[in-house]
Amino acid sequence: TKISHPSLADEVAAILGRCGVDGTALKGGELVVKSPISGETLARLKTVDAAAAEAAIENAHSAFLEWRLVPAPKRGELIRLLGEELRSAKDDLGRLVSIEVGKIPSEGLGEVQEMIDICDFAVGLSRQLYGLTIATERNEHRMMETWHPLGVTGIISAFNFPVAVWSWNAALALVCGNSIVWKPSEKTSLTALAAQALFNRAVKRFRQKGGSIPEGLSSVLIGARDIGEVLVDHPKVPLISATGSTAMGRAVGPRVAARFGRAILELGGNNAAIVTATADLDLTLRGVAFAAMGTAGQRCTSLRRLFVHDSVYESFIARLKKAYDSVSVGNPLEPGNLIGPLIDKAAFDAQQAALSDAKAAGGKIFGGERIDAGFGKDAYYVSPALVEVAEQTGTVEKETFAPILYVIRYSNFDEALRLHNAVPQGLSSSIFTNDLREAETFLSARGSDCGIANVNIGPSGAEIGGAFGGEKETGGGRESGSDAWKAYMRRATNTINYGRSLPLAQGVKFDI
Ligand code: UN1
Repeated sequence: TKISHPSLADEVAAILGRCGVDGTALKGGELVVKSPISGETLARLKTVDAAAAEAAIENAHSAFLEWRLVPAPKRGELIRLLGEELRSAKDDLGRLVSIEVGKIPSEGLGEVQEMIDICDFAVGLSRQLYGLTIATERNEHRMMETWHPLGVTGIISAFNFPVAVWSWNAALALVCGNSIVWKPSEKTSLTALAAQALFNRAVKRFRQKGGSIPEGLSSVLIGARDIGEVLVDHPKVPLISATGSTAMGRAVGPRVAARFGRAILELGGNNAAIVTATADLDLTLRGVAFAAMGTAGQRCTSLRRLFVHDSVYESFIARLKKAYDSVSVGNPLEPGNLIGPLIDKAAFDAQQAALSDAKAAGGKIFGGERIDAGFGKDAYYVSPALVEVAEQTGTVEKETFAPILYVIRYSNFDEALRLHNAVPQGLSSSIFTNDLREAETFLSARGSDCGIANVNIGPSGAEIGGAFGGEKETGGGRESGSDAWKAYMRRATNTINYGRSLPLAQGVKFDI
């Protein structure tokens, strides 16, 4: 029986109103935004056409020409204000993430916390865009490097972290002196409108305090793939930061490269963990459960492959099955549920296809059925699946954005490590062990080949302070913390002669 929840659309309209989004933008358009919780329509948004997208990029370029002249710590002040707006709106925006993506409340709020955290990071960074002073081989010379703003940063983001990924890019790009144009996933346009409205509030307060901010510094383009393509191909967008599937990155990367633009690609993951003989199994159970089932397996860092040592295999898998059995799947807004819905029917179809492929290949499947959470046919809830497989082939080598964990037994550590790295993706990874040699080997040059490698925590739920991204088909880009900011700036090497002669480098003589 279908339970109707007319309140979700009303609640969304109220939240958006409080965030400062113009209510007329939510009706009468062609882009239908649904909540995966119930399948109900939340809004019908107007989309932009290619000409409007181009105009936004031109505006952003003009804005960049001014913004780059604002001292970086002053640019940081805008991001400090954005952080304040996000703090005030945390409950509303977190709830909106939950409704639009289907995350449980702590994960919706956690996403907004990531946004706040990156703002704090970027404010500090705005005073630390350091270049080096480099020893020169010439007398009375000085060599140094300076970091300059780059230009318009195009941000393409996915549905699963609809606003956090924008904020990682936006906060860094803006303190670096760039302007931004954002093409969010069409599945999550409402959170994008809310984030942009909160940003506009920060701009307003910055101006009230006497600061000057050019129009068009940040804009959001509501639309489909064709609008993303305008961004990808535009010569006035020197940097595209794209988060999504490997298929998307394969389309975007070469097009940006063809015009000598830069791309930060954060693409698919097929993240694994190795559970060794000495692992603390209580801790491992919690780590594996959150990483594999949390967010309904829809994080790019979700745990998808588990290598378990022979000696603990039977006992650990029995405990894991219990955990899988006991976890409650359902309306993520209701307390007690830990797993919400898949984003849409296509995600459900992919989940079913992966399971039937695994079964055909001899996999032993536990869970994975569709669950009726009381919302009828347009909501796609599934129980998380554990699939015991003998070999890592076929669907095990692919990223399926659903809670499916493939489990493989191992007896030899080096063989587990080889299998760990023998997939095309390279985002995140973990080892659960109390053996120092295994832990350090996993982190060493011959260990995990991923951008993120953890010990005794799962592969998902990274903090913003580290650089985030991965290798191979994950695309090689790094976002967020550490020195990821360097990708958002251009580096100039400067050599200054403060003497009266002109010694040439490498001892070259050229006396005229
Ligand atoms: C993503 O799934 O695209 O590490 C990003 C994590 C989060 C971000 C995931 N901090 O799981």
